[in-house]
Amino acid sequence: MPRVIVKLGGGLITDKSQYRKVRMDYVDAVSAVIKEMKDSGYSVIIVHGAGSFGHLEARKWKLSEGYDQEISEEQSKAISRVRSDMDDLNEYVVRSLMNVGIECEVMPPREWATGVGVEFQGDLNSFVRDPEQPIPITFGDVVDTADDTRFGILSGDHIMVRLGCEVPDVSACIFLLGDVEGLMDRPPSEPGSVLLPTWKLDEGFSKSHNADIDVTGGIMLKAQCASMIARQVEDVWLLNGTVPSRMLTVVSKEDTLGTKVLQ
Ligand code: IP8
Repeated sequence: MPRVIVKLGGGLITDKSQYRKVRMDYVDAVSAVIKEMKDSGYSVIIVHGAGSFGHLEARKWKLSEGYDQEISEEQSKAISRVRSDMDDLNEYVVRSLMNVGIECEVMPPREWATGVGVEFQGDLNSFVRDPEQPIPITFGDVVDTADDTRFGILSGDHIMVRLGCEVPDVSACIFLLGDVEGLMDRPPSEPGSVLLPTWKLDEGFSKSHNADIDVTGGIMLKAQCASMIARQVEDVWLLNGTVPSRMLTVVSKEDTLGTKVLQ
């Protein structure tokens, strides 16, 4: 059966401006659609981002830059805090899925991955499940690294790339965004920005997208990661996660409002 990989963006499931603020109504709406996909026989893998449960604290203590002797004590406390915040956010998502009757198996990257970026090390075999088995769920996390940096931030977007390219039978990879229809030609906050219905890496980005950046890279990272997956997977989409029913249209191979990322 086909497999669908869904990333619940941190900007969808949290309010990025407020520390640890989950947007439960959006999480629940996505859970209901995932249940429909599962009932139609799809195997699903879920990845989620950090939003205000990870990025604020990670930025404050420069966790994505690795070990810094000058602030090592603060960094070590921040690592524990970010990890436990990510566990809390994950619990909200898992509970929401449980409420619609979906069982999950949580796989925190700190337990199975080392290194950051698309080249991280880690065994992806346990993500390969049949539709009737619990859904594997993972997320962006602070992971150990094998060099002098000692630790770093592994983004859920990079996990998406490896899952999308290495797990068998993936028919669609979907990145759910918060409050935006897909990839826009300029940041959505700029008046007159328009949705790009398709996008390829060689079309590049408007420079002003740089402004909307978080510790792992924001929308540009997402689009670049989506483009890597599009080399292997036919349907790779950036969708507005506040209208999750569009996922059903995508998995049934029809066009919808959003950005289809092309090879
Ligand atoms: O939101 C970042 O994951 P992302 C993870 O998927 C942390 O890029 C802990 C900031």
